[in-house]
Amino acid sequence: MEKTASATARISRRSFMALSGLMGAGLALTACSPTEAKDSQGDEAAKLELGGEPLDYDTMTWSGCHVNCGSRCPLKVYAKDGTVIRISVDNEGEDEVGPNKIQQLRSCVRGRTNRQRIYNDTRIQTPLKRVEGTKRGEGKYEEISWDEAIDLIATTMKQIKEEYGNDAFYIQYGTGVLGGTVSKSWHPDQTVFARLMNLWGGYLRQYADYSTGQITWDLPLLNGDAWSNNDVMNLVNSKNIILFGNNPANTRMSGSAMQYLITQVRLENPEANIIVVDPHLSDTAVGIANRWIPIRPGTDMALVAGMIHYLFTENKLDEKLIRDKFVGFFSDTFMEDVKLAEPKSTAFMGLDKSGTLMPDKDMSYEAYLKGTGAYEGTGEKTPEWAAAITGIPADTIRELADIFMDHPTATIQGWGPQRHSNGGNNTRAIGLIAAITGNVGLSGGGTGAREAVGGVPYPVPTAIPCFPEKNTVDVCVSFFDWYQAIVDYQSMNDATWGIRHIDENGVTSYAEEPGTIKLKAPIKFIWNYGSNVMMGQHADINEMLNICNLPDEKDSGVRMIVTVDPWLTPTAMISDIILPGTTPFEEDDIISGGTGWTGFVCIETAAIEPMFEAKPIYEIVTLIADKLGLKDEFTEGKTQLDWLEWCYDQGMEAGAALPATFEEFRSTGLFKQTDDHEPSIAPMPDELATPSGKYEVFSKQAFNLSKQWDLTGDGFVPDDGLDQITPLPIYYDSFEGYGDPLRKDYPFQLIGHHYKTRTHSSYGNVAWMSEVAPQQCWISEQDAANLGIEQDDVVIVSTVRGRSQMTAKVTNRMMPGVVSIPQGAWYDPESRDAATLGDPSVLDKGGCISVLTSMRPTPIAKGNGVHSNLCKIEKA
Ligand SMILES: Nc1nc2c(c(=O)[nH]1)N[C@H]1C(S)=C(S)[C@@H](COP(=O)(O)OP(=O)(O)OC[C@H]3O[C@@H](n4cnc5c(=O)[nH]c(N)nc54)[C@H](O)[C@@H]3O)O[C@H]1N2
Ligand SMILES: Nc1nc2c(c(=O)[nH]1)N[C@H]1C(S)=C(S)[C@@H](COP(=O)(O)OP(=O)(O)OC[C@H]3O[C@@H](n4cnc5c(=O)[nH]c(N)nc54)[C@H](O)[C@@H]3O)O[C@H]1N2
Ligand code: SF4
Ligand SMILES: [Mo]
Repeated sequence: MEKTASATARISRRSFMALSGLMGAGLALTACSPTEAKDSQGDEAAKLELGGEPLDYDTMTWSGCHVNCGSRCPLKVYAKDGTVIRISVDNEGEDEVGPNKIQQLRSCVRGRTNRQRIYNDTRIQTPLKRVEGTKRGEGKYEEISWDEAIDLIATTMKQIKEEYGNDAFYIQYGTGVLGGTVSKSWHPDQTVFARLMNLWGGYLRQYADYSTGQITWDLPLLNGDAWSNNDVMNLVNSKNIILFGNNPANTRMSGSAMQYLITQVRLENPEANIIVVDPHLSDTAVGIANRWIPIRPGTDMALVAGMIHYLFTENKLDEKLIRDKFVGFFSDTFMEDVKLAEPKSTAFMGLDKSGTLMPDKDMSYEAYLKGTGAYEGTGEKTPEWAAAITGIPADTIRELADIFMDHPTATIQGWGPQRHSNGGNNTRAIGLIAAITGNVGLSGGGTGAREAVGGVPYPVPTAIPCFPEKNTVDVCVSFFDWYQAIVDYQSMNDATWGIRHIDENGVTSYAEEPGTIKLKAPIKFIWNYGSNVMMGQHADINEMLNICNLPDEKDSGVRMIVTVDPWLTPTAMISDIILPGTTPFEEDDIISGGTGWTGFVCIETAAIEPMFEAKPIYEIVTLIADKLGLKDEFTEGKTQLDWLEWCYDQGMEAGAALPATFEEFRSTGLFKQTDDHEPSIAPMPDELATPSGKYEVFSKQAFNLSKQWDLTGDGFVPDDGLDQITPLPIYYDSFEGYGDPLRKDYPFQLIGHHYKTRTHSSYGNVAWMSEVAPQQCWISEQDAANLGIEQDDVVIVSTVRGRSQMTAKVTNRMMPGVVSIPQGAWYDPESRDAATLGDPSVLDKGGCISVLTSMRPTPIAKGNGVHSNLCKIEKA
């Protein structure tokens, strides 16, 4: 999600980075008014009764919630006799949204349940070692001492380095501690593991992430930019606001995040016509929208084609705009456009040094709409054609098209639409409809990317230095296909699995000649910190169990997985060594963030001692550094608290409006500031960051890749035609999408929306949360009736990859033919028996969608198409 700063959307993290850059360059904030977080209402809150008695506490300290929901909420922690007895929230300031107003940074309900996370029977108490001779996933462990654990890790590291070099080490994607600074778990390259590994020669890096795997690379094929859109608060000027698969009521829940801001927009701009296009009637649609347009998953590009067909044939599009700013739309200029769109360096995908790759037929969007040229025989892409694919009536498609022409119309996509097997085209198509209808650069309009959310950042570092320039490994894998480097690293190059070159600054580039960028070693060692990816958030848990249990041989099989986590998660249970980590309430750190016209920085103070034998990650990695002879370089003589002071000093140097001494900073804890900036409007640039500098409806980059890359060659991905690289952002029958013939046997499209009671799998072990909204499969009344399923019946959902059990939520909020299992529930197999481990027949009783999803990487981005699944449903 967000190669960068805040746990807020990837978007806001990015804009935060950009802003910090500006401030570093000396552009001062105006009307910056720091306020100390006085505990005025805090005292009052503290007087509230607990069990009939006034709350009697020893200390109130600031801490925060570090998980990856898109916010990072400061939390007040009340402790008595070394025990946390209450978690409360920021309730300071005026709490108004607007220039020079400071918002409260109220946490969501999850944040308030942290006592059940700190004192949870899944807490890991001591270092654990997998019992020799057992398989990864059987869950059999013995307690060992810290000394033994650290020794074993360091010894294995040295062996692996000697045999394979640094290329064999991988830091797994993990966002459980994204909000921390010293304790940060994401981005992997900003963690203390990265710092250690770089001092020791480096490790294999990853590009992109589970959040934005496809939008990152596919939307830029159209417009060179996956991230910019108008600030939410600019939508007070919109006539229409169209949300494609964007559900901030679930995904941006804190009291200062997108859902709160768009609710303010609704109040300030009651005339705005807010439309949600989504397979499920989301809480966002219920809360703020005028209208829900249900759409079949993975078909937005057909909706867009139907709309453009209608607007084009009715002469409603601005032809001059298209001729000036777009390439690949019109038939009559197609061949000239193709030349303009030729990628000329390895900064772009699909460099064609031979200069021979040229389309031999008209592949323009006009030809596609008319069913001519290369698209001969495919028919006209009328609204009626689109209706049959999307499930949206043709008249509604025409009506929606007219709404786009009724300026200004804001278009925002969440990241659900791109998490499909054909999600790359989905994301490009949504960008296309925003741009081609002339809404980019307008106040109240927008680009079709995810929203920007503003904020007034403090220029305080959000990570400690990690020395990427010392990393000697110059290739990287996609965040999603790292597992292939355990199975068969030799099959991996740029043209098969999307391997890329990466330089000392972490900048990636593509191959000069297809097939020349290769991995040099298998992954033998995995650092797994703040991550439940491998047995939860990745995909196809059964296959993953098989991969993790491949024998440790010369060219395949992982040798050591080390997990650091406070809780015994499903992923911890495939590790060789499990180390008990601390929660944010047990260590000192810094968090920062903000939205609208508010920014904050909060220095956290441990409220209690580390539980059991838990240690902060900085201490753990220091112990390992010591064994590798790197302690002094690793620590630079600094404790964790010294690093926080370093962050403060850096912030002061960059002009942060903070108190004169670190001690004062620390004793106050939370600082907020505001300014009076205008909410940003993403411009229509003169020159876009595409090869032609224009919107590339036809992407020559994609065309070249379609000739150069081998999507099926090594046999892992079958040659079934369900993966395609298409130069235009068009609909095709993709893997486990609506048009996959497998739908005969697996009749339902299964998606997995992000859920309110968890952040991914985090908070999945909090009983209070699962009581609020239990893990259920959402199914339409019509489909349930056909299957004889009633409300709360236990059902088993299966795909070709596995089976999972949960109760049914029978609702008219789901489009018939589509079901959704909220993602992130903990995998809980009926049996962990070695004999059946990894077999698709093993029933998961946790309602974990990742037993059902596929690892098949998407064609261009090599990302996670995990919202594309075909399933069947039966009563248990
Ligand atoms: N099917 C499906 N899969 C998906 C998605 C989807 O939509 N559908 N979404 C994807 C997305 S967008 C993402 S970002 C990934 C997220 O995947 P992950 O990054 O794995 O996120 P979590 O499941 O929250 O797991 C976080 C881990 O951090 C640990 N943790 C939490 N708090 C702390 C802490 O304070 N200290 C320490 N040491 N550990 C902590 C938790 O116990 C857990 O093990 O999932 C992806 N997976
Ligand atoms: N409470 C909570 N908040 C979170 C998270 C969490 O797990 N829990 N995770 C955080 C993270 S890391 C991320 S990346 C974001 C994720 O944010 P998103 O990726 O935007 O979230 P999703 O729920 O996957 O998808 C959003 C919507 O897209 C819809 N959708 C799915 N497929 C399609 C399609 O093909 N077309 C259209 N039009 N709509 C579609 C879904 O029904 C859903 O309502 O959320 C963040 N916030
Ligand atoms: S999960 Fe809730 S408390 Fe935690 S950062 Fe997100 S919104 Fe804030
Ligand atoms: Mo994410």
